[in-house]
Amino acid sequence: MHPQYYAEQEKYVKLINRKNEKSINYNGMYDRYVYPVLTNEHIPVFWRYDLDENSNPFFMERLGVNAVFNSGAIELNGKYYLIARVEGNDRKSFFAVAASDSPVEGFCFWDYPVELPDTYKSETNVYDMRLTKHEDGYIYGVFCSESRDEDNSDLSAAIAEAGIVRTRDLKTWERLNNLKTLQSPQQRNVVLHPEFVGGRYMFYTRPMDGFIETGSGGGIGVGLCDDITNAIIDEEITTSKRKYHTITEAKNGAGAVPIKTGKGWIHIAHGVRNTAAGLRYVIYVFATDLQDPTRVIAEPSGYYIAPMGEERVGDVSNVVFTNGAIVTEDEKVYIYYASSDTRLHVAETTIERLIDYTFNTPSDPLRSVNCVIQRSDLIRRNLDILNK
Ligand code: M1P
Repeated sequence: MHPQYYAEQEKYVKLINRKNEKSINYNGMYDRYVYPVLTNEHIPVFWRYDLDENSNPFFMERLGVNAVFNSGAIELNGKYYLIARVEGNDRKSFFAVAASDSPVEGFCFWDYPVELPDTYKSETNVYDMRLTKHEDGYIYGVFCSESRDEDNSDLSAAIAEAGIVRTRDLKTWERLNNLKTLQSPQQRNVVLHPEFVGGRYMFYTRPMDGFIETGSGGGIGVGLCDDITNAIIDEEITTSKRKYHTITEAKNGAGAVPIKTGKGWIHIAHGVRNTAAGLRYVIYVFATDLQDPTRVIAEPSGYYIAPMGEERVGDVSNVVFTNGAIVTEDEKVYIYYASSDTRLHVAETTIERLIDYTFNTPSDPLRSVNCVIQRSDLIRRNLDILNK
């Protein structure tokens, strides 16, 4: 073996065994952890280097990994699993499962990435899988299935659809037909709701006119279908709407599978606004009604998580994005969020805090003048307390 193999392997082992710790940043809403839970350095050495000294005498990295980010998340039998978006140096993404006994550290990739059944021959790229433990007994993975737009001479023109797979063990994957939404030409950020609604499967959608722009898509949609093996949604109802001069002005999209609480379904989603420096992605929270999951019953003002420090810089800077969260038996909530399309972090909260945040944080008054009234009211009440 080339001597450099041992050096690289030692670095990898050290990284996997590194203890994570809560960050000192305080907001009362959640705790960030200091170290990312997955990065491209968490990719095993034998995924990247050819270890054969004859074919790789200089021990060169032959198949590099550019980034590890946007990950679905699930807890099974007390173990924590992340299904990450792994992006090779060649820009193609694929899925790989990393497992740990802890929700905040020690994630180790299984020996092989996920080999998805190749049933869509035009599919070029796959990413951002959401894992839903459905009450029908399967674990579903819903992801973006991207193909070239053959009718457009622009080489960056693409078509995004929602691919669907299901599994019971994260090892054997059955590919189902891609979701068809009759009202919307393209879809990204589609999430399967974990329960039947009126005996039907329910998806959160993100209608889009084109590959990048949502266009007439008014926000996060909800649609029902009867047959999950050939899912067709004929009507999408908008739940969390995009709004002018807010964090969702340009786009929004469902993130983690919604969390069921006594007060409603809590959604941890992303919102996008445009700036002179490009798009800015933040994570926000809203709740929908337990009986009518299309009805938004709470939407705290502004963002829940925004890029901070090193999170602000990466391949696509100024982005935080989530597509996975885990709720433990003792009601802790681990939110896996990626920064700048480069690495994956974790933030920890509890169901109790999440409910408090969702239902007791004031909503966005939508106009500066009303924001001042809202803030002055808070200041007045606080000064009364401080001056007592
Ligand atoms: O680059 C930021 C994010 O862009 C897309 O999200 P959206 O469809 O809302 O614009 C996704 O491709 C996501 O993977 C990426 O992190």
